Amino acid sequence: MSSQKTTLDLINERKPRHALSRELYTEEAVFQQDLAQIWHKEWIFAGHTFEIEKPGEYITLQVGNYPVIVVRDDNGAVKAFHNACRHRGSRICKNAKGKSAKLVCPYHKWTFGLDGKLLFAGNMGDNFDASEHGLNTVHCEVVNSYIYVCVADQAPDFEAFRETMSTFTTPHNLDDCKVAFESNIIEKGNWKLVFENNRECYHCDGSHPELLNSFVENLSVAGVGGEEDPELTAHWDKCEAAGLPSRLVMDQEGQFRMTRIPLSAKAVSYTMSGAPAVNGRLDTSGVEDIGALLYFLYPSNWNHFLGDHALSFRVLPLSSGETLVTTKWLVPKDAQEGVDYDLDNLTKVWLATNDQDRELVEETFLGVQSPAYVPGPFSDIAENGVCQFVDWYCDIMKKRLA
Ligand code: 3BY
Ligand code: FES
Ligand code: FE
Repeated sequence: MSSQKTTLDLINERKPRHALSRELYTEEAVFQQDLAQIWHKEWIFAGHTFEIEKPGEYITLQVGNYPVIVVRDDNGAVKAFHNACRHRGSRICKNAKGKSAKLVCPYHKWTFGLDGKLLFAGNMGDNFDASEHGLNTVHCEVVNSYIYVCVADQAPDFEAFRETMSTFTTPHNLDDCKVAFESNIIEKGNWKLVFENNRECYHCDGSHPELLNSFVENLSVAGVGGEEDPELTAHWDKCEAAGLPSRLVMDQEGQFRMTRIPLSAKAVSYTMSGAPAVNGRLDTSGVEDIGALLYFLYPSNWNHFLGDHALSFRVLPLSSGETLVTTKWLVPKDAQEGVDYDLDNLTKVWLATNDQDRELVEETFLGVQSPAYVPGPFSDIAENGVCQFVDWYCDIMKKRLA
């Protein structure tokens, strides 16, 4: 590393409640440690079960250095495998999604079943044991349509997250959804800047005119304690009385948080007018202004659940300076485009917001690369969420690098 400092030194040198140093965003050695200590160890959001409904339907994703394939098998189960052939290593599936009765390696046509078993390998002779060359599995868990994968040999506990997440999201009937639209953008910035930007709305006034038609930042949702906001408490009471768990829950390590926030007066959805984008509802509460259920799971996933649609966001680091952000707009499965929703109306606000956030991240990444950049202080009022993310990152890295 050019700075001669270790990642641990750099993290230990961080001033409390201040941004990270340049090297922590830019150095290749730090990036590789982010991958090794976080991305290769934690549960990573892959996609939704309804994207791979039929046997043979698959999605692929890159989890740090690991290409992964997630597939629906012949028995209807969701399975995940390392997308690296057991012959000489070629990726088996190169497309982001597809459908195939068998997983055939494009290089020498080794052919794997949807359960990962090697079914065919030509010209390998009598001494070759196909049963020893099945695809290596990746840990995979499903909760309310969300597929999470973990490439570590031993995956961390999933049950605490599953219990909390399913308590909050079950009333939103996600299993009855479909993807109305998907966007993929590569932001030219470090993955930590992408999540930091998501964890505050200090920038919203100046940057997100479309979002501000419906979204109001509630400063009590950072999950770091502080004063209870009476408006938020009233919203929680109303939604919980209608059967929607709403009160903020933050896990002990600070890796996930769920909470339900009100939208601005009269707005019930993320549209330009604030009116619903979809005829039809995801939840069955019967209350129109349920606001937005927000949850994140570090390091790869944040989400918004409204009455009429939901949004999932997936963050994947491609390099120290490139991050893939995938957004999916989820609507009830039986909603018809052009009849029950207008795609432009549904996607306008967050397409604009994502693009604005992309620019903020890219400009910050250019600025923090300056040798003259000095990490500045977080606002005690408006940046507790960012601070919470950066503290989570520093704590986990300290623990694992020590
Ligand atoms: O999920 C959050 O905490 C942040 C707050 C502002 C934007 N975003 C929704
Ligand atoms: Fe896959 Fe040879 S690398 S068949
Ligand atoms: Fe933003």
